[in-house]
Amino acid sequence: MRIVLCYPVERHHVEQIQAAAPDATVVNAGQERVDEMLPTADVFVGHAKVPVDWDRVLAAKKLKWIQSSAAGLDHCLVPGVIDSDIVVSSASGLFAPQVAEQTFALMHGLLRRLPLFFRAESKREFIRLPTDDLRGKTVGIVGLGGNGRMIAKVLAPWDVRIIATDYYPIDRPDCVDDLWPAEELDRLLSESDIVILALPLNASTEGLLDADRIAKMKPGSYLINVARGSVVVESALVDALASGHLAGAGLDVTEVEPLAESSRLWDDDKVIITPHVGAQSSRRVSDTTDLVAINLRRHLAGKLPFNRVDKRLGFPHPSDVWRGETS
Ligand code: OXD
Repeated sequence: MRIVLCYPVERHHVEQIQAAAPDATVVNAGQERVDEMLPTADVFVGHAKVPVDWDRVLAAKKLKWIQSSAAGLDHCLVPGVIDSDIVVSSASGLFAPQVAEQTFALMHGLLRRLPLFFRAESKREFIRLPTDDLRGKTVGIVGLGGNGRMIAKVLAPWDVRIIATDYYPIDRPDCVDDLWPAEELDRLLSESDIVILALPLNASTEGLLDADRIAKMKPGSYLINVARGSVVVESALVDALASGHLAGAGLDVTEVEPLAESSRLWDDDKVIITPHVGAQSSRRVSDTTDLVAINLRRHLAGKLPFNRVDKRLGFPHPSDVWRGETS
């Protein structure tokens, strides 16, 4: 069995993977060699950030399993992979604590008007302006998977009403006041003071927040996107901010990354942009490798991996989500 890695592993991570599959050949391809090496892989672990010739990979008929090192799977869920027998598993939920921290940074930053204060600070200006509170707000979380649930848990002590929608509206955590099916999105948008996007990008969520949907958001509400930029029609968002319909947007992701230098979002003092760092953490590679090792042992024992995704949806069924099991 040949395992091709493409995430920023160090030697001890490679050794951990080798220990989980002692008879396998482990190749640390990195971004430089991933396209060349993928057709030779039985198992691919990582996140190719460079273009990959998936037709060549599929023609080689070798690849059996992709373990993504990212929560989002848009990097590998190309039509050929979706239609194939290749099993795909994700890092869903693994980075939920840091995504929740990022969500809070963006949300509090907007409510406490940090973009304006930072701009004033850079000019050595001491200007007092009114700020807004989180307490008492209705927060709508779109997508109550691993990230959405962690965001709800962290929000709970703040005296807020938490509502959420999900494709699988089951297992409502106590801290979530209402959990509705994904089709109830418009209701969530119309009731929320802050809308947090924590859902995957797939064929049915691309462009989900278009001009019509944004118009359904409460006037003066905020949008936080820690999911994928293409879930939002960015030109419609720019217009809604310019018209004052939205009070602010906190964006860790944008439609095109890096965000174009010409984007009006850069200049808007109601916007905070971070460069897709929501899932970053000093523990990320180690946490990922722990799951990889557990899933490799399962693979060798003929079991399906934790976090196996429904390839058409791009996320796992709740019953397949990894909840810290070690085998
Ligand atoms: C992601 C990640 O999916 O960084 O955005 O894991």
